[in-house]
Parts: sequence; C-alpha cells; structure tokens
Amino acid sequence: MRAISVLLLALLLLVPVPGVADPSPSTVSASSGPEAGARAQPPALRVRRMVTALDVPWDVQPVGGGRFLVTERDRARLWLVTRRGGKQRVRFPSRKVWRSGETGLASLEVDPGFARNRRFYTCSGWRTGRGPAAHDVRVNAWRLSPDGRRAKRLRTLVAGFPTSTGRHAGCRLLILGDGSLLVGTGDAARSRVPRDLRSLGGKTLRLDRMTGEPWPDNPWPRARNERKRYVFTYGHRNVQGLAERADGSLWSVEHGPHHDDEVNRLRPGGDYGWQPGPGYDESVPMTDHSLPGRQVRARWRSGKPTLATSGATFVHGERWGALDGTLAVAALKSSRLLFLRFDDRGRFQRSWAPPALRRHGRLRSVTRLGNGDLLVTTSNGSGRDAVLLVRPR
Ligand SMILES: [Ca+2]
Ligand SMILES: [Ca+2]
Repeated sequence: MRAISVLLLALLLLVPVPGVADPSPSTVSASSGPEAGARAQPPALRVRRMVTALDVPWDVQPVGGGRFLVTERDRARLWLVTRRGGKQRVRFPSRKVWRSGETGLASLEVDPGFARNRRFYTCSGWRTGRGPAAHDVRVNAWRLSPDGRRAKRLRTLVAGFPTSTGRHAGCRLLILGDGSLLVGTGDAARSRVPRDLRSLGGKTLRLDRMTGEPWPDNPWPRARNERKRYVFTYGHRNVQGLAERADGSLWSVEHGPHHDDEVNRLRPGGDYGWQPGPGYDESVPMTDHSLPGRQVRARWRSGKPTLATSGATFVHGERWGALDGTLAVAALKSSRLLFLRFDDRGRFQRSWAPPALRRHGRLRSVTRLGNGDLLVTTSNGSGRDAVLLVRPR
C-alpha cells in the first residue's frame, strides 16, 4: 500500500532536478517574486510512442500534412513518417555519410518554404574521398521528390568541420526568424579547435540557407580567413542543442566533460570559454575565465554529474501551464526531459523533470510543432528507439 502511495506521489509530482544557478550576483534571489507562469501548475503530460522500431533517431522535423522527416545517425537512414506511425524510406546517397562513434546522419532542418521548394537541410559526417581519413562534417541542402521517396542533393552549404575519431561532431541546425541558418558544431575532441577562429569546430556558425554564404551581419563579415566569416560564437565543446526564444534571443545547449553541461545565451562574437589542455586534457572548467579576454558565463549548468543535455526548444502555449515559456532540454545519460525556466533577462529560475519522460531511456532531440506539442527522439540503439509525441493532458 505504502509502495503504491509512493508511486502515485512520484507520478503526480514533477520531480525537481539538480542544476546549478549561475554563481553571479544576478541569479534569482529570495526577494524576487516568481513570474506569473511559475505560479501556475505544471500540467500532467501525455506521452505516446508515435513512430517505433527506429535506431538512434537523431532528429525529427515536420514537413506539413502531418508528416515528418527523421534521421537515423548510425544507419544513415532518412524516413518520411506519419503521425499514425507509418514509415517510408527516403533514398539518398547515404553511402556518402561518414559514420563513426558519435558521427553519422545528425540534425535536420526543413525550409520554411518547404510547401513550394521541398528543401531541407542535414548536418552529417561526409566522406570526402577514398582514404580512411578523408571525411569531414558538413551541412547539405536537399530537395525531397514529390512522392517523398527520394532526396536530391542541391548543394553543400558549408563543409570542413573538423573530425578525429568521430567524437564531438555536434551538429545542430536551426533556421532563425530572420531566415538565416544557425549551426552548432563540436570540437572534434581537439584542443585547439574551439577557440581557433579559423576552424569551424566548437562554434556556432550563421549562414545564408540558400547560398551557403556567411550571414552578412555576423561578427567578422570581412575577415581575411573565410571560415572566420561564418563564426557567430566560439569556445564551445560540443553544441547539441539550439533554440530561439520568442524574444529573439538565441540559446545553445552543450555537453560538459565529467561536470557542467551548459545552457548558454548566445551573444554575437562571444567566447564561451572551452579550451582543454594539450592532448585534450579535460580537467579544465567548461567556462575557463582564466583564458585571455572575457568569457561568457553559462545561464545554467548541471554541476556534477553531467546529465548529457542535448536538443532543446522553447515551449509555447497556455495549456503548458507553468511550463509555458520554459526551455525543454532532452538529456541522454540522465534519461529525462528537463524544463528550465529563465526570466525575461535570461536568469535561471527553476527546473522540472516530469516522471512521464523518465521511462524512455536516453533522449536526444526535442522539436516543437505548430500546435505546441513536442516531438522527442530516444537514443537507446538496438532498433528499439522511438519518436515520442508529448502534449499536456
Ligand atoms: Ca562554456
Ligand atoms: Ca578571461
């Protein structure tokens, strides 16, 4: 009886999770009252396994008409799926995708004009030649055939993201309200990459999604080094999530080493302070203020241990109650969906991890649909993964 009551209680409560508020004096104090949204009750959530029998689905994005594109990282497969769980394989030159460790077919974005132009974008490992070291990570633009059975590569938008064993390959895509494409990359587990402005690794990059040219109001538009013109922010370890808030602010989510996953608010030209020592010695802070110049503090960090935070999106809609306006962050190692509330000035306030999303193993990506529902991909392997449809009851 007691066990049942405890279980019921656990189901009813949204369990608070660890998280370290930024230690700056600007973090929430006892005197600052909760926002209106924070007073409302978090809703119970309904979670349905919408599409099943997937293997490490990295990303899912809607293409309209109740259909979605899904990438599988390790198998480099692309699927067109329906809300009812139907799956159709999309043919494309998948043998060109370089798969190794954390690298494979990763993030997806769908063009806002997809109904007319049928364009979508991928970030993936890519074979650049025949040799064992002939690979990079890159962003490609594709066109889906009218019957949805084939995708044709239109062009490579930006290429040459560094690689090593396949570790720390990023890679997240987000089309912003201004139409530009933001790309979050990983440092390829190479020490000098994140703060080298001539490398595309350990950065957020911003570019024109049609031409692949650097976005004109990037911080260094006239740099002599062409790669530097793409750089929006630098000093990142492995950017796994990108999100744009309703106020236009841009946020990244990245993995920490054995400590401090981070959520960062992106500031053009900002240095986010990751520079492991020689030989990729990771015993340095995720934001190392002892580096030259000014480093931008994280808005939220996990502390110890890491949760392995990954994809993220801002939650919209009144039916989400206290979770309306929070940043929903998928976590791999800790197998949960976090909802983090930041105030209007971007200061962390509190977090929730609903029990309904702690039963599906590792969670990779989270996508917001037009009606406010969320799609979440699991990342457990062995062909047992799913796309979850999450909505308030
Ligand atoms: Ca940092
Ligand atoms: Ca410094």
